[in-house]
Amino acid sequence: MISEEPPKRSKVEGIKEASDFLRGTILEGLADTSTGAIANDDTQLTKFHGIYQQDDRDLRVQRRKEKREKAFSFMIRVRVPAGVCTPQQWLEMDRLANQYANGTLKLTTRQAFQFHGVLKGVLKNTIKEINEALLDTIAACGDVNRNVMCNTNPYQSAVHGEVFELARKISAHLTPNTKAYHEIWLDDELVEGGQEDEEPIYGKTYLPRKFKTVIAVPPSNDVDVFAHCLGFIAIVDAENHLVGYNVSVGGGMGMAHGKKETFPRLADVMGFCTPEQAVDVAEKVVTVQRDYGDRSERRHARLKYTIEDRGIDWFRNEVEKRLGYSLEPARSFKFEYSGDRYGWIKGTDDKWHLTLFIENGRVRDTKDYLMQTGLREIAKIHEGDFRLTPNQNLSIVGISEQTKPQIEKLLETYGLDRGNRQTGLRLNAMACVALPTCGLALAESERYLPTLIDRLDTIIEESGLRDDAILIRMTGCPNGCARPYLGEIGLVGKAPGKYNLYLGAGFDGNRLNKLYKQSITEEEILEALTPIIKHYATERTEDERFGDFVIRTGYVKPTRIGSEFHEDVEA
Ligand code: SRM
Ligand code: SF4
Repeated sequence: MISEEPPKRSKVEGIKEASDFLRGTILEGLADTSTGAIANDDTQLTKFHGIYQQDDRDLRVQRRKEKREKAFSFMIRVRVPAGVCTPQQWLEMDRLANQYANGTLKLTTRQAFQFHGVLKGVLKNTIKEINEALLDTIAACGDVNRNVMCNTNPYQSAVHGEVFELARKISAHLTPNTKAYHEIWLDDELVEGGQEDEEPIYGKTYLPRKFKTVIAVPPSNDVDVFAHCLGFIAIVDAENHLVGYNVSVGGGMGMAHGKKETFPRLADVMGFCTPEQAVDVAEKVVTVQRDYGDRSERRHARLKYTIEDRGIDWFRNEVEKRLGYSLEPARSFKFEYSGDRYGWIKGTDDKWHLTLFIENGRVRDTKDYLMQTGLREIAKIHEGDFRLTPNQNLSIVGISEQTKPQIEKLLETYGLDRGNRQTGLRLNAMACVALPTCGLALAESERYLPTLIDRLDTIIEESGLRDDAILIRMTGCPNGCARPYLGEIGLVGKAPGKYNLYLGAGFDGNRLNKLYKQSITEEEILEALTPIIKHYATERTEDERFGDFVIRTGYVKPTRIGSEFHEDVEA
């Protein structure tokens, strides 16, 4: 329902408006050494600068007992358009993780780097040094267009070159204009009162909510194109030339437990545009959402709800009015899989590309696995690029025939190719960060999924499914950071040690899953999944995917559109 009365704006809208183009009192907060935190309102603004204030949740109780403030630190998200960075940039991120953060690098589900545990006193240096490495953090978070994702596609080099260029252009075009970032973090001259600032695309209050753009290249749907606000699906002709893009709008994962008016939604394909039109289309989609998105209720402020409420035809018309031309009808395309493809592959440019499994995207050294050191050694000799995949893994791209043996030696020395020895279930698993850093986590995720998979793997191996790819995704809360509603098996934190179990998403990212069991423990998860996995092993039809099987055999009903996500589910 669209009300005629303009409703009261949410508090965050006021904070943005009064912030003088995202300055707030961040500088003063950084200078205050009496606390490890910054002012409350500023924590909303630093998100636009790629920075989240967090506290170590493992230490909360002890800190409270000791009457000390929470163990505050900051998470920094580094924007990496299309996930592409140089080996030198990898080495710099690795160094900064060790020098200023908790010694680990997190490769995110949106092809970015995250540092955790950065203390206020070194925050500015860290941001400065990220920028010196020619990466940045502006608009990695906040109510703006975020890191633009793109299929990593290491083999079709020419097409990838073009889609990568588009990712870069959209990213640059939709980056906020404010000088606040440069003033605060890079010591650029202060622009008094922000008078010289202008935000021609966003305006003073930016977007009503976060905005996400991706580019997919069929048959791969590694970016999960339908999970995002705006998607471009590359259409390639028989000669392998890019002819343009289908445009999808209105996808999103986040919801809240017990609030049926919130739901994950798959994007609608609204037409086709040429490569030359794509940046303009992106801008116009953003401005329609800027003008019509809900600024009163943040839970209802994403583009997916604007489109759900007003309809895709209304939305397309509004975009076309601003473009001054009509989009062409969508072209046909077919996705075959989401997730990543591992191992070596030779590209159309005769270079070698290697995709490595990085469990939950966490790059670190442990006693028996020197992953971080191994990747550092590769970065020292690699001449191509590194690509962060949309599924928290890493591709090392553009390896010449001459360097390949050296890289292979390093893989062996450090055991980096161990991914190839994992089950298809583990290789297709994703978990969000959750505890101890995420302030919204209701349950463990990244720290827990590997052990749950150890137990599930036993059943998988016994059932003869070792090499079968099954998408399993876990999050510590319903916000959906590991896109769990697109998992053939989805586990979403409800409370410590308890998860909702969802089943039945499409392997190609075209169908949502459905709630199967609520608030269950590890034993109950195993009890629920064991017979289904065994049933699948014995009664699946040829090439039938797990997600399709659980629907055909009646465990859950198919969910094609978001508004049906909560249907047939007991309250
Ligand atoms: Fe996310 C909030 C981590 C991808 C939906 N997400 C958060 C915060 C910042 C928690 C917070 O607001 O205090 C988490 C920080 C945890 C930490 O300690 O690092 C967080 N999100 C992540 C990452 C790091 C998960 C990961 O393990 O890789 C991903 C970083 C992506 C990036 O590089 O930009 C991440 N988040 C996603 C995705 C997946 C995607 O975009 O493909 C989603 C679902 C898609 C979508 O947006 O609908 C997602 N995150 C959310 C939401 C729910 C938004 C909503 O519409 O309701 C929140 C909460 C919010 O915004 O209020 C959130
Ligand atoms: Fe945190 Fe929830 Fe996102 Fe996991 S899904 S990182 S618990 S906000």
